[in-house]
Amino acid sequence: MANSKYDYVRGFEAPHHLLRDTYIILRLDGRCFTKFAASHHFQKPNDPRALHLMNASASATMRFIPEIALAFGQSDGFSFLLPRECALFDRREEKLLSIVVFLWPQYFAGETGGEEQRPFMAPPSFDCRATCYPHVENVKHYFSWRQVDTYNNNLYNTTFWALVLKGGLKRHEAAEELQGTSSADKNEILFSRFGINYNNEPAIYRKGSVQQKQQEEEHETAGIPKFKSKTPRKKEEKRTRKTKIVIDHVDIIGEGFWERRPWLLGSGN
Ligand code: DGT
Ligand code: MG
Ligand code: MG
Ligand code: MG
Ligand code: MG
Repeated sequence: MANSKYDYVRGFEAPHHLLRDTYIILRLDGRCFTKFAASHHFQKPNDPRALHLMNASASATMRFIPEIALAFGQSDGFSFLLPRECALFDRREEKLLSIVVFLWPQYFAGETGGEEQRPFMAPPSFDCRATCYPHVENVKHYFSWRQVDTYNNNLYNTTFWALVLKGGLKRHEAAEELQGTSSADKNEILFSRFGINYNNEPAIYRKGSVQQKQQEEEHETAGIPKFKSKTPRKKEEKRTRKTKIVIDHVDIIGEGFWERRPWLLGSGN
């Protein structure tokens, strides 16, 4: 395209390249999901359709962007880990922040086994931030932080909604009752008043969702490359298409998770 006298305006653009040789974590969070969940009649405190939709969207994102090593999701949030050597979009922050996937109809319209259909009122929107972490420890602690948050929020929400929906308390009464309570107190309220053993609640609610690519695990354990194709590009395409994303609801706090999956943090760790 011919240059024009207007081209100079491009010079005002100031792309931000994220610090090299650092892990990048992208964290998305739904904007105003308190309202969004209410207007779409999400089940309280957890709507499995919403969580499975988030998981499916995150899996699609991982297939679309094979550089993503690991994802962790809970509630309206998802975190994606990119490796230190990631060169995607030349590490330009604004490019990395613009990942969108749209799968709503599969989860909320007509496939809910006779449940009332939930029309789509407005598309959900997410804020996204990118943070660089220099050390392996920072990355491990980041995911621990997210999972501790999942644990605390879900225990609170489960107890709060049991008090309201099963105990007949008003919302402000339930909030007052829970003020200053410990985890043990909440477990006790659930068990003694509602017969709920919190540890038997589904792990997806208690621990969140951890997503990673399956072939890496197989490759690591079997030592056999799974995909054989002619050219590196074809090989990569086939790999991306065939990539199976594994979703687990496991402990990510502590060393065990990382020791069993050393490839997640790359070489030299
Ligand atoms: P924000 O992020 O500052 O724009 O504000 P919110 O309203 O998105 O708040 P946030 O992200 O701290 O908390 C997530 C909200 O979404 C919280 O009010 C609970 C709601 N939410 C998420 N998943 C579910 C669900 O499965 N069922 C129901 N009922 N609510 C949910
Ligand atoms: Mg937020
Ligand atoms: Mg939110
Ligand atoms: Mg949130
Ligand atoms: Mg463009």
